Amino acid sequence: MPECLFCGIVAGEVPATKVLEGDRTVAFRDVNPQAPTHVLVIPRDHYPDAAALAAVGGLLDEVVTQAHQVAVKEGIDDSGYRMVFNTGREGGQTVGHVHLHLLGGRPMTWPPG
Ligand code: DGP
Repeated sequence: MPECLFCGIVAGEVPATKVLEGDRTVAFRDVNPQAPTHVLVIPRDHYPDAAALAAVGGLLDEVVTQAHQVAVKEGIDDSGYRMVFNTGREGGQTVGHVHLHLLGGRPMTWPPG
C-alpha cells in the first residue's frame, strides 16, 4: 500500500468511484461530497500542491481540462461550477497529493468558509 492515499487510488489499491481517466490524470468522486457534483481531479504522478504541478509542462492544463470534461459529463458546464485547489494547512489541504476540487450542481456562495 503506498503511503499516499491518492497514489493508492491511482494504483487501484484504494477503492474510488472513478469518473474519467486520462493518460496522466484521474477524476474520482470525493468521499465526503460538499455539492451534488464533487469530483477530485489529480495527476497520476505525485506532486504535493498546485505550484509543484504547475512546474510540470502541460500537466496543470490537463487537470483543468479534465475537470471541465467532468463538468460536461455531469451536465453542469452551462450552469457553472467551481474549481478549488486547497493549499497548505491554512488553505484547508488535508491530502498531500495535489487535487482539484470540482464542485457544482447547486449555487455556490462567496466568501468560502
Ligand atoms: P483537501 O481537504 O482539499 O485536501 O481535500 C481532500 C478531499 O479528499 C476531501 O474533500 C475528502 C477527500 N477524501 C479523503 N479521503 C478520501 C478517500 O479515501 N476517497 C475519496 N474518494 N476521497 C477522499
